[in-house]
Amino acid sequence: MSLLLSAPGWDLAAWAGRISKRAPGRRLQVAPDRFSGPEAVDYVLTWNVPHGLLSTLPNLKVIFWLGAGVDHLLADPNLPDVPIVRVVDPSLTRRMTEWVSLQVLMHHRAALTYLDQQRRVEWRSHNHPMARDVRVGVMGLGELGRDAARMLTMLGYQVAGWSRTAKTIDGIDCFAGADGLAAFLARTDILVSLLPLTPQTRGILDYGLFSGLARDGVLGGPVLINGGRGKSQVEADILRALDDGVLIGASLDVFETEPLAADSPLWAHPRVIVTPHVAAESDPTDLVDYVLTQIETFEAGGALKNRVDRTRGY
Ligand code: NDP
Ligand code: OXD
Repeated sequence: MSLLLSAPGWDLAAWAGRISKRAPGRRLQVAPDRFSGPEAVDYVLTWNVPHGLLSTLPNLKVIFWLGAGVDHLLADPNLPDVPIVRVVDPSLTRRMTEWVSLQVLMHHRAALTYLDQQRRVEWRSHNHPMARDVRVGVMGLGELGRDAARMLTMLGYQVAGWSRTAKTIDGIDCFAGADGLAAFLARTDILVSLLPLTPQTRGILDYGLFSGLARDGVLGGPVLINGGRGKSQVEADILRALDDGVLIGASLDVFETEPLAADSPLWAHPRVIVTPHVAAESDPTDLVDYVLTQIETFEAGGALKNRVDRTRGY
């Protein structure tokens, strides 16, 4: 049973090395350089595979997506009708939780202000509310959102979450659906988005939504943190909201177009933290083991875990 690895832009040496070590008996092809037998491919391991390539694999059995968000894959008009398995892995989840916690603390503890003062050699202190007085709202209570929300609770924040379907999570105020959104926003000082990109979440982070965030919080205004998908945010609206005080800060790991254009005003904005889609990177060792274990289970007649629901879009 043979594998194809395709992830344009990634250095695939570590991935190929781990596959060969963990499953020496399997034929491994790596696109585009070491790919010559499409009919031999049973399983593809991929991130951002070029649209159209998967439909050239007549014997494909399962697509293993080497990330959590499958929006690029589902946009392939010729996507074969085989199971899609996405990544759910503690290493990825914890990395996202680290990034979210860091960004929340950066804004809560005025890190941008102190970095600016440091550059200007200015010794001046500001008041800092306790975490217990800061309300964080996490959009998306899936694998990543739940873990981040729990960590923020441990740091002492008042945490709420918003999801498509209703949830009950200890210590977290849960809101759901379109009906729950306004109340969720109205109690939120720091908004964290960990939503997948679907037709319903495309462009959801816009000026109207920012205007619904709490205006009576201890930070002096609301903050946006987006680690989900860039096409969920309207960057022109973020800039407008920062300029007129509807937002007082933002941390963005994802962008409408990636890489973020060199002339985007987000790069130099004094209230914005930009990271280049690195919040939670996939780890070759952990993820190769995750995929190969699933293949072994599948070949033994067992069920695949973490399958994508194409109708739902995530
Ligand atoms: P999950 O599928 O586990 O969770 C998605 C969550 O979003 C669920 O709680 C779901 O609700 C909720 N949701 C989906 N659609 C809606 C909607 N229309 N309204 C309200 N809530 C909605 O995904 P993960 O937590 O694993 O990952 C989330 C996203 O994070 C990924 O899709 C990806 O885009 C992004 N990501 C970014 C990375 C980075 O490095 N920046 C790394 C990894 C992921 P419900 O529970 O009701 O189904
Ligand atoms: C993912 C990502 O979806 O890295 O895993 O963005």
